[in-house]
Amino acid sequence: MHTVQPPPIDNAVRDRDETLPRAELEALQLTRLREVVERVAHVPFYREAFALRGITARTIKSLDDLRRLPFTTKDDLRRHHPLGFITVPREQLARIHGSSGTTGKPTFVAYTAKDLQTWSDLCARFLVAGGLQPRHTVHVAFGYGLFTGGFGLHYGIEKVGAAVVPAASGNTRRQIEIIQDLGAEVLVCTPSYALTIAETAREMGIDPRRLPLKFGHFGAEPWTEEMRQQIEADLDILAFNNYGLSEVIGPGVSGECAHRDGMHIQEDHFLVECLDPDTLESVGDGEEGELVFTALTKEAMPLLRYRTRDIARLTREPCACGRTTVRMSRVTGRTDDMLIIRGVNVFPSQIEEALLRVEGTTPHYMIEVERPGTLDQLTVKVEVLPELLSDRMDRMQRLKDRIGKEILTVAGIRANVELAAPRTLERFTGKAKRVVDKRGQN
Ligand code: DLL
Repeated sequence: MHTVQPPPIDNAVRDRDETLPRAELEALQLTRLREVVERVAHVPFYREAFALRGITARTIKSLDDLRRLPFTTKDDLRRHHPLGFITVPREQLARIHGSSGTTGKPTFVAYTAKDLQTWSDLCARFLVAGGLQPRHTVHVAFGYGLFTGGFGLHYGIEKVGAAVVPAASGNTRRQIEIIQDLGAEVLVCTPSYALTIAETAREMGIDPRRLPLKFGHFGAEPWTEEMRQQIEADLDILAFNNYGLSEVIGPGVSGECAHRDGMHIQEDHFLVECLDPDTLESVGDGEEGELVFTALTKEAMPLLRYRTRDIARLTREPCACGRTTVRMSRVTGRTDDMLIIRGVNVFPSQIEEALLRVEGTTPHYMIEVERPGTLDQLTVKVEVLPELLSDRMDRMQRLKDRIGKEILTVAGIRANVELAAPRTLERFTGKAKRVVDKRGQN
């Protein structure tokens, strides 16, 4: 059994604006919404949309007027490639990042020097909310590059005053040695990479639970509660979730506090909506919908009503930490990674949840969808613990049946299950890519 301590409930808050009374927060948001509408009014995309709808900063009377503003999508960014959404002259830019997306060229996002300050503050806030203190050493195993994860977290950690080890991605064995040598108490990476670190440590003959790590801030890809438990058990740490996307700022949009009951959205900087992706009407609190963000304080490239395609729920129930901000659930899927298999909507997170319910499976898996004839066929390959790979066909078959049954219960779909030996499926240093959709290729 693992012995993870209960969360350190110290309710640390970095900034008074995280705990503003609702009315004050909304007044601040309204002022900032007017400012950002003014700021983007000369960006060609918004200029046209504003002209059609009769929008000027002065017509924004209340936060409800947000609904009159146009949406912005990834396709809009692509159409105005590379930097058609910037509001400042090129010479005022201080940094440019990019988001790889699933296809084609990266879409670029730009920052002024002040944006970089704002961004570090936002990352510092969620790190502090989740236990980071100046005395800590933090191992960052995110890629440093166009991806916002490495640099975003890096400057946030520095802002807190902790020591950052910019290990970046790759060479897991070396990373483990560095964690050991420098005694890092905090790990920052994707949740899947946290598991790879644990697994590689075991291969090196090191008990991952004996690494100096005490807690970790993980994000950049979807993960489940079951996966959190696994990471916590494997590394004997507390695992915190944080969320963000390049188009909105990068990491720092939201993160968990010590109570770990949803991620606090940094609402003094971002307006959030949760919408039915088809009707684009608001869904109620507690209901799943697509998250849509408006950046209120960015200078270089603030986007209005950016459609994230991330599905989550919002709650305005008060949190014991004292922050007054709305919280979002885990991202349960994306409107565009949703697989439709024989008419059933399936999110990869459902498959993961099912797999992790079965004793003996590991969170290393691949989902393949094919259409050999006219019917879709789903295959789930999962690595199992070595002791479960046996010569006894009947035992292997029983395990496969159990996994298949769980997938049917959770996702409502029948799958072919293939058991794989440990370390045979691909590992990822950045975001895990677990779905191979081969339909439409023949
Ligand atoms: O992944 C920013 C980030 C870096 C967040 C490091 C957290 C930590 P992008 O590369 O633009 O930016 O990818 C954004 O990743 O729309 C979500 O689908 C997914 N995502 C990010 N964080 C989470 C999370 C960064 N905690 C896309 N849970 C988003 C689930 C996440 N999905």
